[in-house]
Amino acid sequence: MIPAGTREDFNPHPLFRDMMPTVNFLTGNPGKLSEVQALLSPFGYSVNSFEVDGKVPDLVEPQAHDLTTVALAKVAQGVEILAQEGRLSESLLVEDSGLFIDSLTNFPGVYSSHIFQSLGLERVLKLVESNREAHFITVAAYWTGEIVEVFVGRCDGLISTKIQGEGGFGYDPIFIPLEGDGQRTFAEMNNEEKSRFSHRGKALRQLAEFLSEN
Ligand code: ITT
Repeated sequence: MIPAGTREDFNPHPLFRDMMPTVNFLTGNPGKLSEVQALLSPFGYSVNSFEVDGKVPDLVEPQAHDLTTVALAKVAQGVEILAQEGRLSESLLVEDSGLFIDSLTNFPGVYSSHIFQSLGLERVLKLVESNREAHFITVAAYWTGEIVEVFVGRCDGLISTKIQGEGGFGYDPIFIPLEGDGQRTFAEMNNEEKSRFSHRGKALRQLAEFLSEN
């Protein structure tokens, strides 16, 4: 057990990392993978990219209006793949996240990935009017080997007036979280600082608590 006060500084030796319990994370997004690895490592968990024959399996995202439906559909497909591979007793983590902009009636939400790729940040910025309030949500769905547990994290913030910073991924250069100094976008923070405030950090710390109790 790692004392809570030392978790932020905990950087396990590579040899110890090999002995840590593993969480399989099914995602095609390398930005999410590195954040989740950094988030769970201080709690003593190693995060492994879930792959079959050296490839992250493609999942079908259903047409749905909420992140929970999408996350549950993803985990169901992942569990089916585990079963086909004879690995049903292993764990599996998936997550679905989205950016919800108030003045755009919570758009892009579940369509965040599609809008990021098709419109891009500059065009999203042009759509945002005087009310710049927005929030991110992450819904993480975790297959324990027996049941699915769901964890939700939310981060409130503002859409910046211009692209700021080079770190992170997706909408990070235009999202300023209210926690912290309220000035910098996620893309101007390092991984550790972003995760302290982020939707993903909040959802994953609940998962870490669940893992420590079960
Ligand atoms: P999966 O394989 O895990 O599904 P994905 O990128 O398709 O990866 P989502 O469906 O959850 O993931 O897409 C949400 C999109 O929202 C994602 O592609 C990013 O553009 C954006 N996004 C999610 N989390 C973000 C974060 O922490 N910072 C910035 N943008 C984020």
